[in-house]
Amino acid sequence: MYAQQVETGTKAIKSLAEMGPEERAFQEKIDAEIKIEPKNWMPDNYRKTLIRQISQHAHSEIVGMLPEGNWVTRAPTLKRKLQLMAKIQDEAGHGLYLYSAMETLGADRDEEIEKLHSGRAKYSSIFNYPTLNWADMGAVGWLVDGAAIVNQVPLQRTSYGPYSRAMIRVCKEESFHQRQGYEILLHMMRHGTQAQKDMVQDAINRLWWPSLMMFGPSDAESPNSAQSMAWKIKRHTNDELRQRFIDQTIPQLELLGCTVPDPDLKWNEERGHYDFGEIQWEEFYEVLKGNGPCNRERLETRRNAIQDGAWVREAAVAHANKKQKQQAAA
Ligand code: FAQ
Repeated sequence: MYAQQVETGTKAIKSLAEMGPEERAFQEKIDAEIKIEPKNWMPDNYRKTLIRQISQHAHSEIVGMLPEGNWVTRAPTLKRKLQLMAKIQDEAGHGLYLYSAMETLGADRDEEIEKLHSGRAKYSSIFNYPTLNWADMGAVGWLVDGAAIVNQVPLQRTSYGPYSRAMIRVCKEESFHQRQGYEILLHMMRHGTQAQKDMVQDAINRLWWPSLMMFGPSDAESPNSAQSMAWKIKRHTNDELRQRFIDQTIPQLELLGCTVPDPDLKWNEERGHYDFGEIQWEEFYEVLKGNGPCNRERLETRRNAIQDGAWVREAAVAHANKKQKQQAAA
């Protein structure tokens, strides 16, 4: 029955009748909202899908530190610098938390990170865009963390226990990030010079469409959605979440006194939602192929960071080994 409930995506999924007894029992557990834990039986593809999604999510958090890291040295005040550094550290924490959740599925962290560095793993398209002015720090917090929250709040109810529990903490921190981002923009719009107000509008103009792309391809073009919805890894489709984000963001945009670069955006009374213009999907797929404005720079920065930090990891291992020997001898 669950198969009929999911009409999205480009790949067909199995019906209960087509499943073997183990898989059927697994699906019934999911349908009864019982969480799947690391030691429980799970279909290979459920495990693979989760490793794919959680590793991509972890990589996004880690690469996502770079566009904001770009502004730490140029934050306008000490207070803003401290806030920005705290936010970036939170994102690092989310990445590490998510890699740990991924490891509970038997994946190897070093191997997954190597896939990222060799360009074989994906991470969120949004982090391949540059951050060109201080208002981008507000717009990233407001729009990028805002989109991340809309996507991640339902993931608190995802079917895999460790992922769902990780999301509870991550969402609390992301909500705070979204507010601090919005406050930067509100401050610039209310107290800034005309040049600063123009920066806000410029940041929104550049980041609006890439933020909408964060939710992934449209439902009709999404290969993974049907199965992920049936397994309750995803609780809503890409298009549902994109619409939810737009509906809740436009009133905030109006309060700022700004606009989005979409002449087709308008409230649709009948649907009870905003209508919006066509997303440039060619641009999205080019970014996924590695051809966005900053893809190469981002991966190079991550590769350098791993190389430059090698001595710290080696020293930590040497220290741990020495301590272990001392404890064994005592
Ligand atoms: N960018 O069939 P679907 C953050 C890929 S965290 C790149 O629809 P799915 C915090 C997709 O992986 C942001 N690739 O796939 C922060 C799939 O690839 P594959 C990250 C994308 O998985 C804020 C293919 O396209 N959040 O921002 C994108 O069912 C500020 C087909 O797509 C998460 O990862 C994209 N935008 O749905 C940090 C949340 N969209 O492997 C720092 C968890 C799709 O089949 C600063 N993830 N693709 O070749 C999810 O909810 C899902 O994975 C989706 C994609 C919704 C992203």
